[in-house]
Amino acid sequence: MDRTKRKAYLKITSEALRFCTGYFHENGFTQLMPVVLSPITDPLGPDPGSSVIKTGEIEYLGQRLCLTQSMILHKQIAVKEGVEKLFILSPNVRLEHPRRAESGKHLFEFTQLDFEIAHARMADVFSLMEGLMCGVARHVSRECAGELALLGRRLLEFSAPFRRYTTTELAAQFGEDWELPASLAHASPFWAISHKREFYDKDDPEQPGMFLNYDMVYPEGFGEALSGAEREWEYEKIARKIDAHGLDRGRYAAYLAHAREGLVPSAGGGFGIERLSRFLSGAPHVGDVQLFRRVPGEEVVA
Ligand code: ASN
Repeated sequence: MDRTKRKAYLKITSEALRFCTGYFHENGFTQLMPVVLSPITDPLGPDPGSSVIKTGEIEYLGQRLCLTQSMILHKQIAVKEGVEKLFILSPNVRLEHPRRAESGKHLFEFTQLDFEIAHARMADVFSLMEGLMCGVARHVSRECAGELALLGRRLLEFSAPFRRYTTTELAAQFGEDWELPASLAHASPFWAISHKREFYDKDDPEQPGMFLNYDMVYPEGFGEALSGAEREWEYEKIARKIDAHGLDRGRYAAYLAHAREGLVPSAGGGFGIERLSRFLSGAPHVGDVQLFRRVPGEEVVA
C-alpha cells in the first residue's frame, strides 16, 4: 500500500484510540490489562454468525491454555472482584475460516475494546456507546481532516439516540442475512436487539425466546460494530445453559467456581478497534487499517 495512505489509516486509528480511552477514563472506568492465555475463554457460540474453525491453544508446563477469543469471562470475574466499571484493550485471536476474507470485516487477530459495568442495564450501555460513537466521529473529523480528504472519506454526521430494532424486525424487512442490507440502508449507526447466542448473555425473563443482548451496526455497509449484553450471573442458569449449548462444564471450571461464589449482575460489550477505524476511514477492507495484516487466508508476513 502507498505509504501516505497507510500513514493516514494509522493516524485515524491512533486518534480513535486516543478518544476512546479518554472517554472511558472520563466516565469513571478503570483500565485493566489484557490476558492472552488462560484455561478459560469465550466459546464464541453457538452463534450462527461465527465461522471460527478452532480455538487457539498452547500447552505450557502441563496446562492447556487458550488464546483469548474475548475477555468476557474475565470481565465478569473482575466485576465480581469489585471493579465496578472496567475496560480493556484486549488482543483477540479468532481463527476464522478463510472464506471470511471476503466479508471485508473479519480478521483472525484484532484488538477489542471490551468494557463491563456492574448493575448496568441495556439502556445504560446504549447511551454510553452512542455518546462514544458520536464523539469519536467528531474527534476524528476534526483531528484527521487531512487524512480523511486524502482517503476520499466523507464521514456522515449522526446524532443520538440511534434507532433500535429487534432482530425479528430486521429479518422481516431485510431477510435472515439482514446485517449487510440493513447496514447499507442506513446513514447512521443503529441497534439490533435480541440475538440467540452465547450462554453468558441474559435471557429475557419477561419474554421467553428473547435475549437482553444487542449489536450496534455501522451504516453504509460497514456492518457490525459492537456486541454486548446484560449478563447471566446465577450459577444454576449458567450451568444449565453451558450444558444446553453442548459445552463441557469442565472447560469452564474456573469461571463456574466464581459463579458458585456469586457473580454480580452487569452489562457491557466490546467493539473492534480495526472495524471502528475502517468505518471512520472508509477503508475497503478492515485489514487495510492494520500495519501487520491478519486477514483470514492470507499468509502472515510479519
Ligand atoms: N465483547 C463481547 C461482550 O462483551 C463478547 C464478544 O466479543 N464475543 O459481550
